[in-house]
Amino acid sequence: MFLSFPKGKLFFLLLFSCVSFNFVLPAKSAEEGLEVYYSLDKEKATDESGNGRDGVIEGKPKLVDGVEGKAWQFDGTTAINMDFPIMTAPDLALSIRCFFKADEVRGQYMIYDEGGAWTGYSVRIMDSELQFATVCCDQNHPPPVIISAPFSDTNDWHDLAAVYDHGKMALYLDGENLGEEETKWNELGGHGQPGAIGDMSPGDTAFGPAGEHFVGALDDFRIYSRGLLEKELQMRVSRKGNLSII
Ligand SMILES: [Ca+2]
Repeated sequence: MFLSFPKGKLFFLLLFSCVSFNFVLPAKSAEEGLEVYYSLDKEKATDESGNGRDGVIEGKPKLVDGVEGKAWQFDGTTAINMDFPIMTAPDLALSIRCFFKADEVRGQYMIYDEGGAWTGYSVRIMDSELQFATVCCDQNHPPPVIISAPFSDTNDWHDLAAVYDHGKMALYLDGENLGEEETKWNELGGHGQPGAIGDMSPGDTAFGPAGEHFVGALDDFRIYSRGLLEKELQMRVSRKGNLSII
């Protein structure tokens, strides 16, 4: 009976099924406030956000299959150095979002770092914990505020987001809120240190001490000058910036 189903109607039935189960929203919310976007589809750190913030490659990335097209394998000597700070003074909101698959979790592995121990924003894996820290704003700064959650998976891709928004921090993994904190500072300060993906930027980090290169794969790295919303983090963002239900 199925084989005798009219081909035209079958096409529309399949089309309707795809639309129903992979509903795609307009790109606007995912692109809003997008400062930097590295798709990592090629061995180039070309900024595809339209802002011209190309990165400088350290080491030699290896292309592997990613979540959206290709991704980069970071072997412990690979990083993207950005010769520009994203944080400005004052910076009321800053978020990163990327896919990652860790190969090493026992040790200290930087995923994103900007600034240093006086004013900074940093995301890392530290001894089987996923951690997000900010600190502000000068040599008299209070201790950094750190969100830390257990993480030890070395098998699967994960959707990571770290959000700073007007004195509130949140860390998300696969759309799940792993923790929230409030900071004594209501903004991130400016600094003279550039940002880095897969390694620490020069000097120190928001956590204080230096960190090691990330070991694993990263894909579709985005940096935003706004606080990402929990509802959008529960959706997947595609290479073209579309949000779709997971
Ligand atoms: Ca990609």
